Amino acid sequence: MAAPVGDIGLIGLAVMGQNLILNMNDKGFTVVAYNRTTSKVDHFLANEAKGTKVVGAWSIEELCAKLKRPRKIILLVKAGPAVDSFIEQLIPHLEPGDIIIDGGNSHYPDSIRRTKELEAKGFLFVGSGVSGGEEGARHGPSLMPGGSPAAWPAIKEIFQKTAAQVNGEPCCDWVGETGAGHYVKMVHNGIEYGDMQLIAEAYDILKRGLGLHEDEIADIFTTWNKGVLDSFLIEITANILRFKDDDGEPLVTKILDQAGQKGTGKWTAIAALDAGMPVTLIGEAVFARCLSGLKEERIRASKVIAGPQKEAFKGDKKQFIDDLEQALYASKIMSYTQGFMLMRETAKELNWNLNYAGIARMWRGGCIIKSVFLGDITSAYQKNQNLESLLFDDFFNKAAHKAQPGWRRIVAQAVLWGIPTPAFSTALAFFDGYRSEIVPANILQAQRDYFGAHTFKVLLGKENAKLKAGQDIHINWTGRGGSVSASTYSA
Ligand code: 2AM
Repeated sequence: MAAPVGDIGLIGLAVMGQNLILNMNDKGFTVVAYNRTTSKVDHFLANEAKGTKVVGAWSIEELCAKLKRPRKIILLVKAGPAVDSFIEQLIPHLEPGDIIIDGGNSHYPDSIRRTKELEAKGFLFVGSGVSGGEEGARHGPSLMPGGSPAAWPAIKEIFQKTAAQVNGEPCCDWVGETGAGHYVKMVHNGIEYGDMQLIAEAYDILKRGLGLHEDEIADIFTTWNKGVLDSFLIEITANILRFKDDDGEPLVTKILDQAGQKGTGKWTAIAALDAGMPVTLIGEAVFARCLSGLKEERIRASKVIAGPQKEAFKGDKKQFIDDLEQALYASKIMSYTQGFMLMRETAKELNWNLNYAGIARMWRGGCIIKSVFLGDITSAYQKNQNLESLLFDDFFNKAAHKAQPGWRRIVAQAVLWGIPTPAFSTALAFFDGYRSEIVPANILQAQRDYFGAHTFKVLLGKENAKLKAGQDIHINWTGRGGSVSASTYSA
């Protein structure tokens, strides 16, 4: 057989796979293409890949034979059993050190498992988040590879050249060990839910609160897109608001207010609950979609539950719109603060060395949440890799402080109007909780001890003969009962 020619192989010729192949081909790499239904290989070579260097393979064996060593094979197939099935089929044709890359939408526990299983057999595994949809895959996605660190030097050039570039820097870097790539992609999607919800709430406030028309709101978003909120989602929302149906009405006003979801936001919220991290904004964004789903019930409720009397806005509109920009910005800072807190906690639990500056850089281009803002997050983590949270960074600390008055006015006004702002509100509640030395968890602990003898610890500086430092204390609150376990100090 002729010498292997392929720099990398790709299995799965759906649109994402085809586009990624064409992208890698454009960047000068020879890609070997394979698909379970091999007629798609013929079709691809005869059409989209016509005139390129792309090489076809009609069996797994042929695919492996055509690849240079160490082999690098990307799977872009349906997440779940299809990935495991291809890994199994590939193994007999691989040699130690070969690399299997899963670029699909896998859940990170699967990537953790696959890394371990493949490494035990002498192979390397990479689970890579791929973001940016079909367009990103074709012209430059955000790529988030994690897994076996030894694989990175072998795939780095291909990945970084294929990824989107911002200011000459690739939106791709090594994320971390085992399932870190897919984990970070999951958090990316959760953050995307949050960003979208914040924009939807801003629209609602401008529409129902200020009574503005879609065209006016679009202009506001276009202005915002030149400032701190400069991002893909703000930009497309302005375009969406300007888009007219045939009768001249904004099309968006005709769209059923019931949001779908594929589950990655929910995964992030579940991961946050599992990790015990207050990722409240993404949680609210997921729940807001759930509430939107109750359309029929909301219609019935709207007939019998009245809100506050609608009053026309009497204040300074320009000031209000500036406040709203600050509220959106500050809420976004809270959401990313929470997302990075979650990644930090998970990294601690799973022994990952996460590259936080790199993660923000990977998200700066190529993907749905791309924004100028992510450049500031990159800088924050470049200055201090071990940043406890973004709010300890000088830039974000100042930005949140500056935004605070306007942000509070917006949330307060929305509450008075009866316009729901779950994301804005939870962001502010998080901010106020996070900056509180004392939170009312003393009451919770007292209640828990009262009804369940769950014990509490004494506040530093409030110790006395009864309340001893560091001890698990139980108080007989009622003078009745009060038996406690031997391990507990009973005051
Ligand atoms: P197909 O063209 O043979 O259906 C997106 O669906 C990609 O995933 C396609 O390349 C598809 O292959 C592949 N795919 C989906 N389910 C699969 C399975 N169970 N086994 C192998 N490939 C699968």
